Formats: sequence, C-alpha cells, structure tokens
Amino acid sequence: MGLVAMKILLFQLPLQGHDFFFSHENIPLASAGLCLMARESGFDAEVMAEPYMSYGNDRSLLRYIIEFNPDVVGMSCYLWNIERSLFIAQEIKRVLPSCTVVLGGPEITPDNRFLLRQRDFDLGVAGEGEGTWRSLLRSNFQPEVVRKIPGVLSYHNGSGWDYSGDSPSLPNLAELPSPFLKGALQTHLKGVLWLESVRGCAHRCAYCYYHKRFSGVRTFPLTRVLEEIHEARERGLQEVVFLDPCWNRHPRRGEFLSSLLEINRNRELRLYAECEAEPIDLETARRMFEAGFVEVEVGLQTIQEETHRLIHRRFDPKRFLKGVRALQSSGIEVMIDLIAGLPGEGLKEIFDSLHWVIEQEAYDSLMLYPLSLIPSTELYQHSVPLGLKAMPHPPYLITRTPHLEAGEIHQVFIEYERCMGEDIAPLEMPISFDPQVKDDSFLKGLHPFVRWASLEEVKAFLSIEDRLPYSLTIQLSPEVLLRPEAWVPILKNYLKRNPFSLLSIEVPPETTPDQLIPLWEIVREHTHPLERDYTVPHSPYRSILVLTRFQGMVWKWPDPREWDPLLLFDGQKISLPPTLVLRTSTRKIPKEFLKWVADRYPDPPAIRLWEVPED
Ligand code: B12
Ligand code: SF4
Repeated sequence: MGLVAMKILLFQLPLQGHDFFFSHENIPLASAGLCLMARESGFDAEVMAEPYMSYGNDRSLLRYIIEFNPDVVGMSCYLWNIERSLFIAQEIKRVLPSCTVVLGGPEITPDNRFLLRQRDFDLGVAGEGEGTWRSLLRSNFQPEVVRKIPGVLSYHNGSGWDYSGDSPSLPNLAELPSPFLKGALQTHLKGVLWLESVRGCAHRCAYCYYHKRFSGVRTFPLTRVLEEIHEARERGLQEVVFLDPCWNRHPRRGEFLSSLLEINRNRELRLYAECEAEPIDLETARRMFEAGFVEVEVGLQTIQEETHRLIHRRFDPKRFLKGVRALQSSGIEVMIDLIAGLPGEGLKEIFDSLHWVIEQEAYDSLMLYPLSLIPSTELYQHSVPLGLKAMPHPPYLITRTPHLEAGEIHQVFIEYERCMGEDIAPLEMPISFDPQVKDDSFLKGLHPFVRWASLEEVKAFLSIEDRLPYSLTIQLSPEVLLRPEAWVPILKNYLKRNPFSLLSIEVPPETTPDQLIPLWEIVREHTHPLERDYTVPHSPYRSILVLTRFQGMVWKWPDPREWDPLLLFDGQKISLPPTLVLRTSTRKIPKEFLKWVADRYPDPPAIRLWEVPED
C-alpha cells in the first residue's frame, strides 16, 4: 500500500467591506502558485474554494477547514488580513492541534514587531515564497529540518521567534508555474487577470515593500506573459491588471508594447498598470492607448523636494506634467496617488501638494492615503531617528511626525473633501440595501440577509451561523427589537465566535434612540480592524451599522460614540461630527426627514448624503 499524501490547504483572506467589493478582487495568486508546486511534489493540495475564502464568516471558513482536515495550512498575509488570519490560525490549532500552520506574504518579516508578539502559527516564510516553500515541501514539514531552511521564522520555547536568515538564492521566475495558464485561478478571476510581468522594483522608496526583501528587478519570460495575455483574450476576460511597480520600466518595454499591439489590436482587453509619468512621451502614450491601456496609476506622493530626497524619489514637475498630459491626451486616464504623513512635511506642505495637483488638473482621479509604516521598509526601520510614530498594529497608520499630529493628518482628508467636493471615505452599502445589486449568486448559498421577525427565528440563528457570509444584514421586527433579553445574548455570542464580522442591523423607521441602547452596548464591545482609520471625515465606527429603510430612503443611524472624540492608541483625540448618512433617490433631504431627526435627537447629528463607493 502506498503512503497517503499529506493534505495542504492554502488561502488568502479578503479585504473586508460591507459591500464585498474587495472580496470580488481577492485573487489568491500566491496560494494558487504554491498549490501547483505542492501538487507537482506529490502533495494533496487545494486552494480554499469560493465562496468560503472570500465571502465566508469565520465559522464557515473553519467548518470548511475542519472538513478538509489538512496536515498543513498556508495563508497569505497582508496588512488587511493578518489579524483575521491569526485568529483562524488560533482556532485551527485548537481543533486540529497537529496541523502545521505556515504564514507567508508581506506581513511576514523578521522585523515585524506586531507579528513577533503572536504565538498562534508554526512557521513564517519571509520574502518571496517559492524557494522556501519548495524546501519546506522537500522536508515534509519536519520541525527539526524546517527551522534551518533559509527564509523561515520558527518559534523556540525560551528564546521566542528565530529567523533562519534570507535565502542566498532567489527562485528562477522562468521555472515557476503560471497559475492562470495551469487553470488554478479559474473560479477566482471574475473577468480580470492580475498579472506579474516583473518582480521587485528598480527603486527603493523608503515607505514601500514592492522589493520583497531583494534588490533589483527580475522579469518573468516575456513569452509566458504574452501567452497569459493572449489566453485571457481567448477566454473572454475583460481586463488585465499588471502588478508591476513601474510598467514603463520593463526592461523589454518596446518589444512588450509591440506584442501587446498585436495581441490586443482591437482593444478588447482593458489594460491597467502603475507607471512613472516622467519618462512617458506622446508616442509611447499613444502606443499604450492603442495596445489597450485605459488607466494608469502614477505615484506622485508629494511635490516637496526635501521629502523626495528623504524617501529616495525624484520629481521633475515639468517632465511629470508633460508625461501626465501625454497620457491624458492619448485617451488614457491617470490616477494620481498622494501620501499624507511623509517625513519632512507639515500641514502646509501636504496642502501644497494637494492643491498643486488640483490646480494643474494633473489627474483624472486623485487618491490620498495616510502613510502606513509597513514592516521591512526603510521608514519602519528608521522610525525612531525620523521621529515617526505609527499604530503598533495593522494598518500601521502614522499618527505623529516631528511636523504633524494625528488631528492635522485628519485635517488633510477634510481638505481633500473640500477641494474635490466628494466623500473621500464613503460608507459601503451592504448588498441587501443596494438596489443596484440584483444578483447575489456569487455567495453560492451563504445567506447575506436574515430576518428576525419572531423569537423563534432569533433562536434558530445559531444553527445557521456557519452558512453565513462575513457581511450580514439582520432585520429586527418592532416586536423583536423590544425584547433585547432574547436577542442580545445571541448576537453577542455570534460576534464572539465570528469576531471578523461586519453587521448591518436593520431597525424599523418608528424606532427611537432609547430602543437602540442595548444594540449600541454590543457595538461598543466589538472591535474590528476596519475601525482604526482615524483619517475618515465621518463615522469611524463602521463594523456594525444600524440602518433603516423607508419610502425609498436608506439611512445609517449615528453611533452614540460619535458625540465624543475618537481616542487613538497613543492618547491623541480626533473630533468628528456625529453623522447620519442618508441615501435618497433624489439626492435631496426631504423636510419630513429633518423633522424625523429633530424629533429623535435634541443635539441633532449632521446629515450626509450617502455616496456609494465607486472604487
Ligand atoms: C494586488 C495588490 C492589492 C490589491 C489586493 C490584492 C488581492 N489579491 O486581494 C488591492 C488593490 C486591494 C490592494 C490594496 C492595498 N494595498 Co496592495 N498590493 C497589491 C500588489 C500590487 C500585488 C499583490 C500580489 O498579489 N502579488 C503577487 C503575489 C504572488 O506576490 P505576494 O503577494 O508578495 O506573495 C509572495 C510572497 O509574499 C510569498 N507568499 C505569499 N503568500 C504566501 C503564503 C505562504 C504559505 C507562503 C509560504 C508564502 C507566501 O510568496 C509569494 C510568491 O513569491 C502588492 C505589491 C506586489 N507587487 O506584490 C501590493 C501590496 C500587497 N499592497 C500593499 C498595501 C499597503 C495596500 C494598501 C494598504 C494601499 C493603500 N494605501 O491603500 C491597500 C489596502 C487597502 C486597505 N484598506 O487596507 C502593500 C502591503 C504591505 C503589507 N505589509 O501588507 C504591498 C506589498 C505594496 C506596498 N505598498 O508595499 N493591494
Ligand atoms: S513606490 Fe513604486 S517606484 Fe518606489 S519602490 Fe515602490 S514600487 Fe518602486
């Protein structure tokens, strides 16, 4: 009788949102590649199936994992999913203690202080994964062997986490299997192919982790990349998104572009990439348009010379504008990124960058992000001499620099809204409330909407808890709402067992604020990483929304915490206006609604029209 192959399960948890937008884009490139390698080595390996991986709540994921009964679980960790991945790891170790939990991805670095405080996983793989993964597969995950494999973090009782050192050699990209061509991404793509044509970056900007701990750029064979694009067209996909840092810096750009012009002559595929603006001339932009590019993202980050020097970038305003105009006039939209909180900048300098881009009309869309001090980046490693303070947990948002406090960074986002006339952080609309969402078949049987019309329905809830998505609407009838003793313990228990849940609780229009007190008590006890973004100009408490729909309108009730300043981990306080967010078909606030608000709140909240994110 032959030996039974070890079972390996790989997955990547999504960036969560009430509307599942980023779940649709949760494309597990790393998991799919590593899974193919494991299969080639004779393991019984799988990538977690949809809808569980991208849409399931914590218990539905765990049910899937327990039924699969893996010997090894491998998770891809990014700053938006590391905490949930660690929670799932902890639960796996509780139920399947002999399962080896391996974490990889940009969050797994030997200097990540947040990660090194954790104990719930067995092995971490730092940097590019394939080489180390191959060695792990060869070792059959035997504990005494794996610790010596380069690139591995392993735990030693007594001395804590130990890192075996970076691997002296990097995987040969020509030898890696293509997850797309091998059919390993089929159910995850949703019409869009995410494609690496290079790895690494020619630059080393101080805030960025595109380098994955190695220097320089390595290319995937151009023939393979072109075959992938050709295949995408053949299979009827609509878009290709290049994950490369600067598409225009591809060492064989001329040939690449000519081949794209051949393959995508009639622009059937829409192409997206990140680019530098400066080197792009009119001829290149025109050829890019003809090849199918519809939008490029350009990282400007700031216009300040001194900051550019500190973060190792260069900026030539004339060449930059010329490049942007060349792209725009050729029909390619330009998305400009700015970062607030970079070293050497006070409020004035950030405003100057923002105003400059707007005045020059050097954008089609303008994105403003707070700086994150990402582990293994230069700013993370030199944060003390630079005087930079950031959250000690994901998303590591900057909260203080020698020239800025959190309140001022928050002001930058308010200024963005003032200048652009748009909500910079719109609330996502749960799918049960969104008239545009006609089809929830992507949830393949997970129920996004639960009605609690009677106490029997409340009691039956826990029996379906592992068949629900992470974003769930619970509709409370007036009778049930008035019986908190029946539903409060059930809801609390659900959140304890599914801490990475996003809930929208629907209450009837005749509800009064007092009737919501038991609900707000639960909400106060629940924390979720989504609520750490202090830069949002309204409603920072977003994991549990209390909503009402009535006569074509939908509104989010203000959370009572909004009347107090938001307290950051380091004691800084941010004042935000208590806000009711209202969606109406007319985009006007009806007079009767103002009365409805005034009747309920002696100190009424601001009312904002609900702008559904366009992403
Ligand atoms: C695509 C992408 C996204 C997509 C999401 C992708 C998805 N699939 O869901 C979107 C657009 C949502 C996104 C958003 C953001 N992103 Co992004 N994104 C990327 C990008 C370009 C590609 C990721 C990818 O799939 N690469 C291809 C795979 C094969 O490479 P990989 O992920 O690095 O995996 C390798 C290793 O890490 C390892 N590995 C990975 N998993 C595993 C598992 C095991 C078991 C093992 C052994 C090894 C292993 O092996 C793999 C192969 O070598 C990277 C940059 C880059 N080029 O990698 C940034 C990156 C991941 N993003 C980053 C950031 C910061 C963001 C934002 C926060 C930006 C912002 N300011 O808003 C937002 C998140 C928004 C939010 N609210 O939190 C950082 C992440 C840093 C971190 N510590 O997590 C990166 C690294 C870029 C950077 N700035 O340095 N992003
Ligand atoms: S910010 Fe862009 S150019 Fe700079 S290192 Fe990262 S990927 Fe490269």
